Amino acid sequence: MKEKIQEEFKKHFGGKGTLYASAGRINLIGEHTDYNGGFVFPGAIDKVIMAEIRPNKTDKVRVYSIDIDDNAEFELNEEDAPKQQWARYIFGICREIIKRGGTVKGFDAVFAGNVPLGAGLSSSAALESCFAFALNDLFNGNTIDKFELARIGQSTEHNYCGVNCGIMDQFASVFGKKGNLMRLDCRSMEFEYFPFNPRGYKLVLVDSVVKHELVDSPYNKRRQSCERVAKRLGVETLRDATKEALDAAKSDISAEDYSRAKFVIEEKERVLDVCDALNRGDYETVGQLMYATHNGLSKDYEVSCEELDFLNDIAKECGVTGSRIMGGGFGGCTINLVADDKYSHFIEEATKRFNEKYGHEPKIYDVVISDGARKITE
Ligand code: GAF
Repeated sequence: MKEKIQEEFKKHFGGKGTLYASAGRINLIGEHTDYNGGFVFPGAIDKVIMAEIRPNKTDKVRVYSIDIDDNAEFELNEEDAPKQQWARYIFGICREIIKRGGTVKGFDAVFAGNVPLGAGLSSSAALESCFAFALNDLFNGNTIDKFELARIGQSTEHNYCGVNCGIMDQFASVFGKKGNLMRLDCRSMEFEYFPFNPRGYKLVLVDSVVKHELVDSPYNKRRQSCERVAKRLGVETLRDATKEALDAAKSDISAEDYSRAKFVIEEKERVLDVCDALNRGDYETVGQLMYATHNGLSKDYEVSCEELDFLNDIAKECGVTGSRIMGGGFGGCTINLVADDKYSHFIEEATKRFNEKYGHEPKIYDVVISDGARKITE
């Protein structure tokens, strides 16, 4: 990928820039908890967006996307937003840095990636974090701290891409560390690195290839449900709500909002239970909690789809330790914790049976927990 980017940069702009990369993410457990002030447990993966960038001494940004084979050119004022969705991520990062008093001047860039699009692995957060990290380095002497870089990515989603997301994806992409998951408390923003090397097990993603698209999706509606219930219960976010308080208010809440809030309240506890189980090396309990999350995401939060439920059923039948929808939902991947001796059988079965039913094979990605945003060359 690096060579291809360098070749295209030379072709489009001549000479060389600096290379940066940032990563997609997985999340072991803690779904739809980030915007509710709860806990998440993500890690960055070895699939990245990489960009070569060079200031061009003008007010113009010129970008070429290798994967989409498309160019965008824009200036840096609010009214200069490009039409292409992919370029709005980059424009948003520039604008959010400027709005915070940082500096962005014109630059040329070429980028590409191997984070599968629409698979729930946060290709958009990888793109945002790559450019936020790079523009901090190139124009701001790295004075913007890493949390702010993550927030700049999140605000880009809110203000330029129409997704009212939480902080998990951008946080994971910026802070990711090889071999470590991170437990983040999304209320206090305290976090802890958690070395993750489950001996005797593998983490594998099975991608349904049902495109998950959060832009204009029911994702924002889920968030609104949670905010309505929090308001009704008199708490800032559902992090501070209890099941008892929710039940006491049940008659004042729609059945749908009740189910959404119930899932979130249960899910925030599951993250802590998974951490305890990991500390004991108790992967069976981790796996059961993953199945419980799937069930809640499917039945209460209603962000699953037929294909993901089917993959979850196959996992159960193959004796996979834990399996669940990962990320926002509405398509994308399941994440599976599989004992080494069950791995081949599970992959064969999932591939064969999914193909028989849906006419195409799912994609399989072994998870390698890797570093997040970084500079690659001078
Ligand atoms: C998406 C969002 F971008 C995250 O903020 C998070 O809410 C996730 O869905 C669900 O856990 O990836």
